[in-house]
Amino acid sequence: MRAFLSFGSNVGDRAAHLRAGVSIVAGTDRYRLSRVYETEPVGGVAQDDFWNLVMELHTEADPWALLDRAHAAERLRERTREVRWGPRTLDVDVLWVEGFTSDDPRLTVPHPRAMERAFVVVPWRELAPELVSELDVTRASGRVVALDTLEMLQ
Ligand code: A4P
Ligand code: MG
Repeated sequence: MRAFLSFGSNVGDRAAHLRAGVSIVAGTDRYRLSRVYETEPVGGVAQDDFWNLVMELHTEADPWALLDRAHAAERLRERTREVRWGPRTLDVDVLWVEGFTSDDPRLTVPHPRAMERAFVVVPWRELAPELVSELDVTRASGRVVALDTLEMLQ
């Protein structure tokens, strides 16, 4: 099964948070990563720029297990939840899972806000142009600047 997840960080060593998160969420599953983008914060809270990337994962794990992995990664990076849409060491969202939809508030898939946000659709389109069109990119908002691959970043 194919799935896409989004990763974001805007506190502390953003590359380190992203690397740790990627490794926990992927486990032993095969994956691909978009480049890392520096992105302006969306959601109205004044805070530092984010680094964002999207992961394509090939997994037999069910979507709830993916959410558990996402939460485990956030816990490991000692993410605190003070403000909704506020600064965070690591945020991992499940964007899309092949053949799965859910409107449960604990796991809403496809992610309801994904397509509005350039920090999601721009890296996602790198991995899946058949799922995310150029028009989707045009419609999404927020400034995003491609940096480099996670591997290459300090
Ligand atoms: N939840 C439901 N569906 C999902 C899903 N598909 N993936 C539940 C992950 N979690 C999902 O999330 C709150 C609850 O959503 C969880 O209990 C989970 O079970 P959270 O991560 O604790 O809270 P949050 O992230 O502050 O809220 P939310 O609504 O997820 O925020 P968003 O929409 O993720 O926005 N700007 C830039 N440039 N880059 C960013 O990465 N991120 C945010 C967070 C805001 N602005 C940003 C960025
Ligand atoms: Mg979240």
